[in-house]
Order: sequence, then structure tokens, then C-alpha cells
Amino acid sequence: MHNVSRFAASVSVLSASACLWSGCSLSQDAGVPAGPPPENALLDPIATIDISRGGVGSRMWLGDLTGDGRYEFVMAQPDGGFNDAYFPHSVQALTAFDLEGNVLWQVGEPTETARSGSDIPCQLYDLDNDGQLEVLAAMNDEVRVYNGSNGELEATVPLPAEHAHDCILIANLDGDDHPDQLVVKDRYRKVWALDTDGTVRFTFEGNVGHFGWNYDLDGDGKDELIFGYHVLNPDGTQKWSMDLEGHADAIWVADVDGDPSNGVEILVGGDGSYLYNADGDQLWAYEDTVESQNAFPGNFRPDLPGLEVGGLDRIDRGDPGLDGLFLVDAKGRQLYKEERTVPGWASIATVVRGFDAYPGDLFLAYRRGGGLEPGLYDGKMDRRYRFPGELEWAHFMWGDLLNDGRSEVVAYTDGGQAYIFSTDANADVKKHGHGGRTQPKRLYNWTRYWGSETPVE
Ligand SMILES: [Ca+2]
Ligand SMILES: [Ca+2]
Ligand SMILES: [Ca+2]
Ligand SMILES: [Ca+2]
Repeated sequence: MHNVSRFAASVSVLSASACLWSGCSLSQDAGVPAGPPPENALLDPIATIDISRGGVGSRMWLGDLTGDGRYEFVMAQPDGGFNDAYFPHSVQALTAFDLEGNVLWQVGEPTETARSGSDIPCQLYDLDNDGQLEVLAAMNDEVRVYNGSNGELEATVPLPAEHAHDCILIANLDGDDHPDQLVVKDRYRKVWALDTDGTVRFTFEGNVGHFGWNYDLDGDGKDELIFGYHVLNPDGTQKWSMDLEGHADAIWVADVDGDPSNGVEILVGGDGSYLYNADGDQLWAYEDTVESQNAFPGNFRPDLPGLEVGGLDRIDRGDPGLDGLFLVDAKGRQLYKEERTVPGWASIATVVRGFDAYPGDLFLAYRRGGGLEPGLYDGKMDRRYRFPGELEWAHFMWGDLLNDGRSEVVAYTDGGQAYIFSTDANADVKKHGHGGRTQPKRLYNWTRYWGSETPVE
């Protein structure tokens, strides 16, 4: 069921498969679509990178470490040998790669026992504001700050408590022109905000969830913090809280209702999906789910007002289990609920922006199991792009890796290979972009249980 006004016509299977992935459906001029978007096109990688030196259980962080305009990536391997349902990880090893597959540097020794079932305390950020990214990682009860281009240790930030390293969020709590407070937490009761010398600005205890998000809700130059069901002032006092069950898995700040005059809204994924205004009024609740995961806003339906909210419902965590994708409109009304026919409950879903030149964001679903290939869907939940079947259990990242104005998608297998995908036929990982890139907030506050804001960079 295609919206004819949005996509000029339904694509024939023949034309989509004839294009496969030479990019022939897109004109080379200014990224203007030459015709309707592809239907279920199989993507071929523009580059494949051996990441085995980064170790098993590691996760990817993206950023321009070298200052040449192209992104590099760091594989951060967590420590292992304990139950991460109760204790936070530290970083065991960091391995920096460029997009041509070269290892730039490595810190620590990857182990064979690492497993990651939770967040990893790492970020890529220009903490000292000198124009070059650093790699921040909690190791041995301190945050170590490494030079992004060569891995040399530049600074350390002491941590205030043994378990204060579940993840790292960088925020602007003092209102100067550079965010450089580090907000850390344990699993899952306590948050600490630190200056770069380790001074504790405040601590907060509550139902603080997996990860937080910072946003200057009142426009005074200082970030408010949303951790779990609590919205905090920059000094750590509580502004308001959400009266919800369970715990928060996802937090986003976005103008979901498409009305900037009433400010941004706050989307929280917990047992259900909930939208609040910045004053703490609940605007809607979507609870036609068993366990909401990965709630995220995006402009999946440009034909509808405001943003839509996508997500995943973990219907049954058993064996074989079941999950399902969903999409609701800006008022929380269901647009789509997947009726999945093959088993599996471990899917991850999120929004991808700017991957192709067609209007609207794309809905990425991966780690689906049951033989379902990862895919990018439009707002009608028709699959526009699919990834090779060997990526069934891959993890995904995305961003404008090549600085060409279009996002690339990276898929990577555990301790194996990373694959870069683009819809630009001229995309080339060997081409230098322009330097001087600023690390987007979405990427310097990246984590497994991510939060973010829209528009996202
Ligand atoms: Ca670079
Ligand atoms: Ca720097
Ligand atoms: Ca503020
Ligand atoms: Ca609004």
C-alpha cells in the first residue's frame, strides 16, 4: 500500500532489482531523486573492514578522530566475567580504525571473555575544546581521556564511587559555551555530575533508568537532565518527575507535535511510550504494548503533521519469543503494529535520517532473528532497503561518515567485519572530506540504550 502522492508510483520489482545497488535510481545532481524510491532493494557495501582486532563484545563509536573530515570509528570492548545485569562495565580495550580498515591505535588488550549486555562507558568528544576529538573511557575507576588521533593519554577524571561508570553523558551544566560536565551513573539508582577535575557538582538518587539525555528546556544556557522518569535542573534538584511503572529504556527530546510555539516535547519509552511537555504534563500514552523498547521520533510520514513515534514491543521474552514493530502518530494514535509470523524477540529499532534523497526519515530494524533480514522501512512500513542475510545479528550505526551530506549506515558483526552502506553511487571511503567537523551531540552522547533529540544530526 503506497501513498501515491508521496511516491510517484509503486516501483516494479524489475526496476528495483535492475538497480540493485549501483545507485541508478538517484540522479547524481544535488541528490535529487530521479524517480520513486526503491522497493526492498538489496544493499551492497561500499567497504568491508576487518574489525576482529577490536575484540568480541565490542561496540562502535563514530567520529572524525583525525580531523580530515572523514569519520573514523572506535571499537570499545567492555570488561567481562560478571553479571552485567547488576554491575556496570568498564572499558577493557579501545581500538581505533579508519574507513579503509587501518588500525590507528589500540589501548588495552582485548579479551576473549567480553560480553556486552548493557551500556559501555565510552564517548568520542572534544572535551578540551581544541578542535580535536578525544576518546573518553571509564577504565580502572577513572575516566581516561585519550587523544583521538594517536591514542595518547591526555587526562584522567577521577570517578566518585566504585560503580559510577554505567555510562557517560556530556552536558552543559555551568552555562558556558562548551559542554564539559560528565554525568555518570550506577545501575540504576544514582547519578553524579562531575567537572573535568572530578569535582562532584551534585548527586541524585531515583529511578534513573539506563541512560539520560541533556537539553536546555528553559533556554537559560544550562542543560536540564532527563534521567529515567526524573527531569532535573542543572544543579541536580528535581524539576518534575513522571509517575510511571518500570524503568526508562529510551529518552528523546523533540518537537513531536510540530508546534515549536509550545516548545519541545519529551518522549520516554518504559513499559509503554509516553509524551510529556517540558512542564511535565503528560500529552499522551501509547500502552498497546507489553514492553516498549527503543521508542524514537522521526518524520516517517511527511504527509502527516508533526513527528511519528516508532518503537519495538517485546511481546514475549521466552523461547522462541516474539516481538513487533510499531508506529504511532504525533498524538499517540497507532498507525501500524506488526503481526510477526516468525519467532524472535531481540529486535532493535531506530530512526535513520538522510540515507537517501527521498522525503522522510527511515525506520531501521535489525537483530530480528527468525531469518528476517535487517531493513530500512518507510512510514507505511514498506521495506525500501534490505541488508545481506549474513547481517541478521549485526549491530548498526549511522552518520555522515564521508561528509558528503548524505548518511551512511554501518553494520558490524561481533568481533568480525564492519560493512558500510551508502545510496550514493559515487561514495568512496578513500575520498577526503573537509576537516573541522564538529562532533554531533547524537554521537558524543551515544550509548546502547540511547537517548537523543530531533532534529538529529
Ligand atoms: Ca578522519
Ligand atoms: Ca580536544
Ligand atoms: Ca536550562
Ligand atoms: Ca512542540
